[in-house]
Amino acid sequence: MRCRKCGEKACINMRQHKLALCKTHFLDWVPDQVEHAIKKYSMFTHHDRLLVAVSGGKDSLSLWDILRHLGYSADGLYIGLGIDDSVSYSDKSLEYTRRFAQEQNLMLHIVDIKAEYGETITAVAMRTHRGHYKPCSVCGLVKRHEMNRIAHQNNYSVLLTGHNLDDETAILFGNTINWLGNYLIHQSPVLEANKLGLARKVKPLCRIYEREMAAYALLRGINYIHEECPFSIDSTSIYHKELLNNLETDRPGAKLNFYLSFLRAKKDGLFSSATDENAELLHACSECGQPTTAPGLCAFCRMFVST
Ligand code: Q46
Ligand code: ZN
Ligand code: ZN
Repeated sequence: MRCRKCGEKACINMRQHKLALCKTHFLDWVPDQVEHAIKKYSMFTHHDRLLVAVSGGKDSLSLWDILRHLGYSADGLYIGLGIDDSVSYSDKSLEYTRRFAQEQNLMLHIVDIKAEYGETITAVAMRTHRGHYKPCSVCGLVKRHEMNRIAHQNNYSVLLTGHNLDDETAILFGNTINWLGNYLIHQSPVLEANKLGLARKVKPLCRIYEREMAAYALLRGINYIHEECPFSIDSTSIYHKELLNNLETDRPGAKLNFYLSFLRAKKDGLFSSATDENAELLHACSECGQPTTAPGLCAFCRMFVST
């Protein structure tokens, strides 16, 4: 297999794009695709203050790398969740993130949840879910809250996450087979800021396959944590990813088509008559000031502050 651009030996064949590329051209192609998404969805410009949520994994570290390559200056935010399994997932992921930031001379904010609020997310999950140990809903809530807090306190205009196409299609699939209309309304490469202080959120890797991101990280020599979070094992989203991968094997491009068709249908008014049930209920939390639909304290403050 030869590179479409230069005829040298190709290192990757992307059947969905009918495109094989050598290392040099693939390492140019990925940032070009990301820049295309940034512009197409009007995510941000060179004047914005950017904050990337980094977990030490291949997607977020590669996103940080790509932004630098494209000439955007972006700071990083690492949230230490305190997941202390047999491989010390949190310690290890912080180590990879810190090393990357140091090597590239990038500014990194670190929030340690236990140091900041007195408990790890697993301890909170045990306390609030009567000993039920899987902390994913607590984790999602904490990450959203802390990303917003740091963005707001440090005047970042845009928050970036490393969700790739496989992540997005797995979420879309889950939302669709359960007809979660309110989630479908909000699934987008860009979530606008709101006047109550929610930062603008964007997903510049939303059109890039996970396999392409893994190849990018490998070919760029990015050191990242290979272990997954121990709580992601057996998760529904991994099951959905497997189903979608089977579909992709039979029909290359099926995932990209599923996602882009959804975005097109939305743009064409699929949800234009639907109302966002939560929008009218939003108000500022009386403790932290972040938007919430719950009366009084937001879910985060109910979990930590009121104990
Ligand atoms: S939610 Fe759950 Fe993930 Fe948090 S506890 Fe791990 S698997 S990291 S994206
Ligand atoms: Zn080439
Ligand atoms: Zn609050």
